[in-house]
Amino acid sequence: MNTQVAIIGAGPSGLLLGQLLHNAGIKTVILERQTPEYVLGRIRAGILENGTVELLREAGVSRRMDAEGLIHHGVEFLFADRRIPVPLSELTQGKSVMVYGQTEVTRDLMEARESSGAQTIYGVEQVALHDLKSDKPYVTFVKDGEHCKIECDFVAGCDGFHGVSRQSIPREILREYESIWPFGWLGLLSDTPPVNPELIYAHHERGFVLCSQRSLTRSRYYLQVPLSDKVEQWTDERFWNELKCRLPDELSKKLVTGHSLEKSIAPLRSYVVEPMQFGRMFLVGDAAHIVPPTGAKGLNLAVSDVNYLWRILRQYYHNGRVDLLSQYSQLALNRVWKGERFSWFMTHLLHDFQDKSAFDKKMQEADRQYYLGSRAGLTTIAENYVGLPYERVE
Ligand code: RFL
Ligand code: PHB
Repeated sequence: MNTQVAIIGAGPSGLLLGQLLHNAGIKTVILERQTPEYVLGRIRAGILENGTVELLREAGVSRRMDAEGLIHHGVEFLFADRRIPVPLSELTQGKSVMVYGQTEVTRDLMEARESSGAQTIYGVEQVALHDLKSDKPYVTFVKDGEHCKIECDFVAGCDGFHGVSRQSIPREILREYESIWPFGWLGLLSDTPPVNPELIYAHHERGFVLCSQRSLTRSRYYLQVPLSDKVEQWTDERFWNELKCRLPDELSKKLVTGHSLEKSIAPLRSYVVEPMQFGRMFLVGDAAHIVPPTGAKGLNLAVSDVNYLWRILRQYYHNGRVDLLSQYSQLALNRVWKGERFSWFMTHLLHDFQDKSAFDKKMQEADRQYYLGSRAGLTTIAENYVGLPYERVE
């Protein structure tokens, strides 16, 4: 078998990259370890930045998103029982975010790929990358017990944090930057109307709360919990009671509860690997970086990488621009680090840290007072939240 770009992983980054390249007449094969149903069963991100929405439109997969996605012109912060609306559009010259879940984005991309006829092989095992430093890299894998090989020009490592692509870079070349947060997020999805029209990010002395949503009838809530907690300890009833406890009366009275469609605990991690390329292999999305979800940046940074990589590959195939290939890592990382910074800042601002000194807690409180109390502070939050601009590839 041979192709131009072998893509490892059929998460949102692999599928979007595949779609954009396919539309540009560039051949791809996607290899995915799981089944499509498993990939769609993962409940993850919910907020799309402006740039993400535009790239999905450019890829021609936006029909359902444009019909069903909810544009949000604002978001709300809450601390010390004060509600602080952040008018995102007013503070960012008209920009906004869209509520449209990662599951839906992935479903749209899977359908588009299927109707394009481009090949995706699900249920592959033992994927291994070879000769990445040569002009003729290749990928081997096992499908239904049979050993297979794909020869290609490039490999895109879109296989998430636990994938093989990053591990194919020699240890002496990789630089890893990591910070583990001392708490997790317990998430609950339910078919109940959201408690508030806008998302609410709340600091509370019992821990952080996020009131998010997937649609006008489906809510997603998160509670900060100790890392030692197990999801079995959290009945739906306990979850709703704790949520009410962390919200002011006027909101907890309005909260509609219901049985959970999904409930899980996710640990929080900040992680970046440099460089994001090795020879003819490029790392994309969670394969190269992880953010805590507080800034809603994980999926958006994956899309940002795709934005750079597909433009570089298009320039290579259509205009012979070999020179751009070596620029991918730096272009992607410039934006990744800003997303890491914002996610770190939001996580730090809004969570409860048991082990902090009294002085550090006062600093955290002063940060909240300043950033959420001044127009300049809110503007810096708003411009990061809607998404910083992409650099041009030229
Ligand atoms: P994904 O989505 O992890 O997809 C990678 C795909 O690669 C496959 N794979 C392999 N395939 C073949 N061979 C191998 N050896 C392979 N190893 C792995 C996997 O099966 C998978 O299908 O990475 P991608 O495409 O880069 O997309 C990134 C986003 O999924 C991620 O950034 C966000 O979902 C992060 N994230 C969140 N981001 C937000 O913006 N807001 C959120 O609320 C939010 N919640 C979350 C999250 C991530 C979570 N994880 C990773 C556990 C909640 C959770 C629980
Ligand atoms: C979500 O809806 O899952 C969500 C929204 C915003 C975040 C994190 C998660 O910051």
